[in-house]
Amino acid sequence: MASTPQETLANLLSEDRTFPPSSEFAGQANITAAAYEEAAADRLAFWEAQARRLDWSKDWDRVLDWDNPPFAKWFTGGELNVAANCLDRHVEAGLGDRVAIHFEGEPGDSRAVTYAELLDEVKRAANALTDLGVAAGDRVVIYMPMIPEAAVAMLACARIGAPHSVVFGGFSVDALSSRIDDAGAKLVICADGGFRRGKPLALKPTVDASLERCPSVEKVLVVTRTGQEVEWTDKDVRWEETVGTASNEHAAQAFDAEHPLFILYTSGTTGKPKGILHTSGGYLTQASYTHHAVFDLKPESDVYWCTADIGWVTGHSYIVYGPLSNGATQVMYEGTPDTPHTGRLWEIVEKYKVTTLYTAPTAIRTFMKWGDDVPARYDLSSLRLLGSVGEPINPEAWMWYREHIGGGTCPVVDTWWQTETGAIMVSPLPGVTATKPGSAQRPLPGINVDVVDERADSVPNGGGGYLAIREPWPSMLRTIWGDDERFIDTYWSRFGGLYFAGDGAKKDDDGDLWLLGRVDDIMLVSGHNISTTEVESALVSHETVAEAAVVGASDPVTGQGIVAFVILRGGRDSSPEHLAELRKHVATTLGAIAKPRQVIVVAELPKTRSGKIMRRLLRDIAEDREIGDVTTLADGAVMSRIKVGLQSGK
Ligand code: 6R9
Repeated sequence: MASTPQETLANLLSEDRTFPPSSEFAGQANITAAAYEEAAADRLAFWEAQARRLDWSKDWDRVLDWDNPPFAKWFTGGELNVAANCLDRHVEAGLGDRVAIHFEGEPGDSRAVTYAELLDEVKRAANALTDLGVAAGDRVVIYMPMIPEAAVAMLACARIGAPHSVVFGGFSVDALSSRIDDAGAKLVICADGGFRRGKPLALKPTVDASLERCPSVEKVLVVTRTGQEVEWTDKDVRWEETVGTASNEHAAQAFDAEHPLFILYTSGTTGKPKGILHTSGGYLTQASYTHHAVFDLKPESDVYWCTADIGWVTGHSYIVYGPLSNGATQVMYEGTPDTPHTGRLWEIVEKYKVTTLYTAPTAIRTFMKWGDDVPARYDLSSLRLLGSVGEPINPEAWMWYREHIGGGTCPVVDTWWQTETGAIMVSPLPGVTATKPGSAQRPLPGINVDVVDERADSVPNGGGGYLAIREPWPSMLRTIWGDDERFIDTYWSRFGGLYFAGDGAKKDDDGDLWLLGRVDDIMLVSGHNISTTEVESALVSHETVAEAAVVGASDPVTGQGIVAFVILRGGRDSSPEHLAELRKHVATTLGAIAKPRQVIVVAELPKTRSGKIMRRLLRDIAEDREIGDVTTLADGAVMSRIKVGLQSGK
């Protein structure tokens, strides 16, 4: 984006529905409004109190060392073992028989893993990794389907202090090998394959092909999941033969609070992927506290379910480290939501009496498209809290989620955060906040998030600009693996000492935050910055539109013109008259400045594995360019299908 001063984001969408928590919910909630006051009175004392929710082998000397910004150290001098905090301490407290994971495989196999069993398996895996030559500080890449062994592998690495780097199962040879290579991994843990869309999807061949480019890898540890035929090399060892036969005695050693816990690669729109580095004490403190606070977790009675993949940061913080550190019982599901039928998720909610569901707007919009009658066939009355993450949630999708999944009573928490922030930063608190459909609302207690203009000045209520973080937080990234300069340039140079998140945002008249999409996607139309999110939400509020993605395409008159790609609900007509009506609908909802120049009907949209729309690829279509890098798409062929669809429609 140009560095010349531009108009800040036009404030287009207005929303006046609010939903205060019921007195029943508020009365039993883990967190009350007092948390905001406590944190405001003494931020570091507040985080220190949250760190005390964990077991430490050695106390810290300092809560925060910010002597050399932007390189933060939290709880310096403190020592803990992250895996022992997730497992041993619960078993020692007599909770070994509690189910940690209700696993549901895509083909319908299921198993319950208790805390005692999970600990046993993690100890065996820790011994096996040590026998394979992995020591504290060595990097391990994990490339697995959504099975309990993925969590075991992560926790075993944490237990021996070997930072893991999880790569989405199914990523290509290019994506996997560049991540293995950048991390300099010594070991890869994978499975033969996983079940996806009713079929076994092989993973091992991708690892084999990647290793030709990755000399650092000494061994590959292979879990049997599908039992399909796979090639075997002299680097390969079977999980069942090594972990399965290893001793289940293993004393967890404590590591420094700043010991690296994991590296997770973010796609980045250009250039090589960024290895986001997280460390131990601060990360676990915030992952654990936010899971307790935002999801109001009652470990003895809740059944929590986060539908994320373990390869996404959401799987790290809200399947593995947050929930397990809190002793939660959770559901883990291997497959896709429409296998074997579109009611699969609701069937699972009914089966396990899930109380807390955490999913993404992309999934919610898909459920809307499949129809209200699908969830209506299941008993969803166990649900008491719903969460959303990954993208701005369109107000209409939020309302649908609350009504059709949450029975009109569950609080909905829209949680804003990033791989880089490690844990939730902005979200309503379910027993405190009167929620607003589409708004992530308030920074959590102890978190200082702001919206600033080009000069890094805070914008007043009613204004729009860039989301920035004013003070270091415990689970912040520590650097980009091997590239401190890039860390400084990417996040800390644009607004002086503030952290630049890369998202556009506005404050409403109450000071609540509304996320408006990545700033790289924001459109500049006749001198006005217009958010992709607001135009998309306006389109989705039309009864015929299931999903929308808008991009700014260069325009000789207005600088950029808005081009909208829409998926219509089943069987709706795509006549020029109807598309004209959609353009008009946006103009009436948001104002003439936001009226799309063109509306294009498509059958699907390009998305990442975490469900984010990849607008830059649509911009390539809108500007009639060759399509750019598609390696992080969930489905690599989607762009050619979209192109073919457009050509045949002409
Ligand atoms: C957790 C995660 C981070 C980017 C972030 C923003 C978008 C995530 C959001 C949201 C609006 C929310 N994002 N949650 N935007 N409202 N509740 O998604 O991490 O994959 O690193 O993506 O996702 O654009 O900057 P990550």
